[in-house]
Amino acid sequence: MKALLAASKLYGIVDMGYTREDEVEARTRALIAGGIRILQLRAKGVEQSTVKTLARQMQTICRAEGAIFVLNDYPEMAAELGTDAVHVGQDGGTMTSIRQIVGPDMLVGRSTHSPQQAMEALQEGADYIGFGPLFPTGTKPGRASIGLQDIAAVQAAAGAMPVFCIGGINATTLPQVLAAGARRVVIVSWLLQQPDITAATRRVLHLLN
Ligand code: TZP
Repeated sequence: MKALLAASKLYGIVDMGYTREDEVEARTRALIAGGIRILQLRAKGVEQSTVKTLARQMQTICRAEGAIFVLNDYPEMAAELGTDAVHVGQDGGTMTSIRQIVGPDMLVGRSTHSPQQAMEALQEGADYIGFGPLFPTGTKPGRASIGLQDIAAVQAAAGAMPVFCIGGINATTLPQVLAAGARRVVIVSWLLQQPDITAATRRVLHLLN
């Protein structure tokens, strides 16, 4: 899984703010068909029993297709389901407390919103970080954007820990993000809103490579 993580330049999220429950499987397949090999379920405000059902659906597809499945926010559920990875925010507890729940082998990702938080995640032993939001985004309304100026320094300080830049990235903004030093990105709403998700994913991966 670590090798697959390190090889991944594009991280996809099936976000339930943009996705109906009956679209989860098709979107999971469409993103993977486009070349994504790390995919998260993000289901803010969704009832936990539903989150579990959707997570199982995505996990089954990701497993069959050789993609990393990441559950956002719920370490206990991630441990119960045996997901490949869990992703937590700044308020998601210490790495020690998360490791007690998920064990030593599950990948753990942390959201970071400043160079300081990125360095803390590196020190606590996060397997990867999200770094953003770079631009204002409707996926996190009201959240201040951090701009592009710190990407290169964070990327350099992170060493081998993958840094996924996130927030307002699309095919138009991606070239600026890459020029600022990013090597990996997460794209949520732009990909999910494309008429052909697989083709859009391929296009982004082409730009990233
Ligand atoms: N964390 C920082 S920005 C963000 C998250 C989950 C949302 C990014 O979504 P989008 O739609 O790609 O801007």
